[in-house]
Amino acid sequence: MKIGITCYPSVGGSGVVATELGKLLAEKGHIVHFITSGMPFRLGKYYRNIYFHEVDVSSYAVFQYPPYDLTLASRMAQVAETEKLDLLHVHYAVPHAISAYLAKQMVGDHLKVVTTLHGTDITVLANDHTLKDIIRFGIEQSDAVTAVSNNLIEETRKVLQVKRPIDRVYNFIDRRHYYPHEDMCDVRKEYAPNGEKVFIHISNFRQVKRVPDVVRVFKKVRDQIPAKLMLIGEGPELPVARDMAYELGIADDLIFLGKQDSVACVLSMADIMLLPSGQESFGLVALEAMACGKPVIASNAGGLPEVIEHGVTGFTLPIGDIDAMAEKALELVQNEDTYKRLSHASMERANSVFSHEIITEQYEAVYRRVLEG
Ligand code: GMT
Repeated sequence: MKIGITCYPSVGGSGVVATELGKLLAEKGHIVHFITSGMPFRLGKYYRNIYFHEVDVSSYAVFQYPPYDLTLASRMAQVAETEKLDLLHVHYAVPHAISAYLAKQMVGDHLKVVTTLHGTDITVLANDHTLKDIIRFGIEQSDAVTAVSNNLIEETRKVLQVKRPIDRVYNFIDRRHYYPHEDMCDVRKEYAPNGEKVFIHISNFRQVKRVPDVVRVFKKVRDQIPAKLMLIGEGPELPVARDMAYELGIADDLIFLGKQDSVACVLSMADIMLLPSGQESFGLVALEAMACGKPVIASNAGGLPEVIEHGVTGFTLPIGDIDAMAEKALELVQNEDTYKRLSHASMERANSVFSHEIITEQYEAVYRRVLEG
């Protein structure tokens, strides 16, 4: 198949999923054309069967708002025609599903559109009355719509009252990259020289991630046992975490590593992931942690309970229940047998339910269905 993929190219779960999927499809012999505003951050080098088309927006002086959505539609149509694309697979509804709809109108009905909903395109933007109707339109006009969890399908139905079928296709990890990297044990000693337990949080540090809860849970644990907290990523709540750490007297135990490309290596240095988000349609970082054998202590928001099996691969607890999260974290690090059981079960689950082979096939099945009409 000849597939056009559009996503946000910057750091973020939806871009990661789109890029990794594109690479896997290319490996299987499909021809993949990325049509994006910049090079997706996980692409960057040569891959066979992958092409990149940059969307370059005109900055004509008359435009108060440069027309990215229209330029994208135009580029999609152009690439679809010159490269004879079978379909456009767009990740994140706004504006991608609408731009793809326009491209299809320009090119003809033979060009199919598959839209994947990732989370905030529904849980935040579809609740915004200035965008709600156009998001519903984009979803209804797509030839197929997928969502990354059952919870996101329910949310989409609730917020937009759409009745059309939506396929659930979970996010995935590529186990060739996500596994415990044993060679990181020595590096870990640089951060935790006295055998401290290492907690990790990875996010874009937006409010929805409830970063203050991460610090509070860690403080409760740190009061009981020697421990370190690694914080990976950047965003508006990062300074909040820093300030809190000083106020709580634990600043020396926080390690700020910023944005990291080799997530599996960083995860391999930790014991437990903390992800107490207020909303999370899937929680890709939780899955990445599980694949590296790290149990996750998370909130029970959105799709997280579909990823983390409570009591089996980690714990999903009520949003904001810091005491319960700290209690489970302590229980885990203080009981080696329980920790090993959960660590093993995490890897098993990540590599079965969420394996890249299974999920790639599910997307291919969606593509075949729309192309066969
Ligand atoms: O986590 C974010 O805020 C980024 C956002 C994105 O668009 O990349 O993540 C969403 O999509 C990810 C990939 O499907 C999911 O794993 C995240 O749970 C989802 N974020 C939210 O629902 C808040």
